Amino acid sequence: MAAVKLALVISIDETSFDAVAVRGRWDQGVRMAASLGYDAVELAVRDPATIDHKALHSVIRDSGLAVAAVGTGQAYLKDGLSLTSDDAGIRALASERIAAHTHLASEFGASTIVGLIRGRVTHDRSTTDARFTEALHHLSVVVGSNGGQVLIEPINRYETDYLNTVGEVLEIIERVGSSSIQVLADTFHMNIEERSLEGALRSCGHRLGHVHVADSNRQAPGFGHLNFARILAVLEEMDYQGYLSAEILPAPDPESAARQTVAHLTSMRVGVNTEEEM
Ligand code: LER
Ligand code: MN
Repeated sequence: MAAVKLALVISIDETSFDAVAVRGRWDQGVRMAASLGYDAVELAVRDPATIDHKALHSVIRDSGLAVAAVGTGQAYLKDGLSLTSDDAGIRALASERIAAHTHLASEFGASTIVGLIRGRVTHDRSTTDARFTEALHHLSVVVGSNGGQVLIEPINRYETDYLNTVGEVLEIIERVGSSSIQVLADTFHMNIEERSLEGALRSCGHRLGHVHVADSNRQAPGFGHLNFARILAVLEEMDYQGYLSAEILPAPDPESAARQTVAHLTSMRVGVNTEEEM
């Protein structure tokens, strides 16, 4: 197995979102990720305007880590911003907020994640699609000017009714037609929604921009029943060059979960039978 690039999701603020091993005390989290052998961190940020940019740059620089991506979900969970809200004012605020996330991301050469902030199907699917594609057109122009990427994440049905599968996200990306938009594949969500986890990964092809790793129970890889040897073999076959970013429950505790992820994923070897589908 070629070397995998590992990232750890760290939330700058305390958050109610449970699958972030490290939240608050983000500077300690960044240093812990570096000491455990991670290559990068993924920063979950509610509002870039509230961040001490100088401190962030200094801690990241001292850690020697890259920033893989900037997450935006807390702008939905805490502030109620949605790119597909019925309220045009909220849609505009959501677009403005994500534009700020992309500026923060560009300072680190990172991608920007569109997860829960896509919203839900409030009336009918076609209205939601129209609102979302319009927001993505706008966003692709914003990131196009700074060379960044936008990552759209299929999320399981228990968290949203809009865009649960990789296929649905690929369709939206096709509609927008921008090379700045890619898929974020999350193994936890795919295990719930996809007929074949490996097939869904393969279907992304060059559109696969980022991968969230968590096991079937959203604990660290190896603490559930997903076959990460097969998942990594498929990514290798696809020549995936991006990060595997651990978005995991802090179980049994943040450091053990982060350590387990590195141990499990770096223990994978080539020679796994990738023919067999899950
Ligand atoms: C965010 O990356 C994610 O996976 C969602 O489950 C957020 O709730
Ligand atoms: Mn995720």
